[in-house]
Amino acid sequence: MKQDNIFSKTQQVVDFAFDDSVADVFPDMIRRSVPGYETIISLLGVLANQYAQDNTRVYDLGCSLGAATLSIHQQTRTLDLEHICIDNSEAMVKRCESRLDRLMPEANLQLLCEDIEKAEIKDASVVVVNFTLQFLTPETRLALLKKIYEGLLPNGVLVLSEKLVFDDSTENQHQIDWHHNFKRANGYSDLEISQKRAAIENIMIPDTFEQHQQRLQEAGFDESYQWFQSFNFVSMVAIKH
Ligand code: GEK
Repeated sequence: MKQDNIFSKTQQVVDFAFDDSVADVFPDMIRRSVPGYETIISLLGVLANQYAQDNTRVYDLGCSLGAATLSIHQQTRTLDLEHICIDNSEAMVKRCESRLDRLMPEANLQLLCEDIEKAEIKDASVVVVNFTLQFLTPETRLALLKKIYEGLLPNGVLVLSEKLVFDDSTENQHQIDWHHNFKRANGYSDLEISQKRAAIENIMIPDTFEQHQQRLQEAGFDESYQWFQSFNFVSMVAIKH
């Protein structure tokens, strides 16, 4: 696994982009930056095993290198599923394709390089949006959730993972400190942490848990729950009846 050193030297910070340099170190970057990432990936497979329906589609929106899809595939091998992985970063899609071709060659897989806001979603029993909704402009998030709801079959689920912000400023500051300490414990320097933060603040805008709950309800979901939290990172399940 190549190590993420992208922000290790002082630099003129520009907006973060999912380009070749990021895609090359992505597994190391996300594992050291998102507390609970590996647990979420592995438990996504367990959730999918419960909700995936035979002869349906499973979507991975903002798939990066396909970690969620691989975990789901490993837990649902007995079902006939079509896996649709979508990401708008060419650098990610290229690497995702060769990785999944190698690791799940027998799967029915469609990999698309496109904006998830433009994607067609249909006949889905499971849709995963693992740390990607936060990169859409806030005004467009409800439309995506509505489209996902419409594309889900009855008893289908959306698994939505996000970084959170908290209304209570004291809690918010604690959560940020805890997260930064997690990154320090994983070898990131204070310079790397502050430059990454500056690079990402304009393109990744987190919501509160209450905003997510309200939006999921407005999109049509009949039930929604938080099933995982690690510091300011959570994962939710929303169910369509
Ligand atoms: C994982 N889910 O490993 N359309 C398509 N893709 C997008 C869009 C968009 N509008 N905006 C961002 N992306 C993955 C991790 S990473 C999370 C997801 C992170 C893509 C972007 O190119 C990147 O690959 C991914 O969403 C976000 O489980 O890096 O914090």
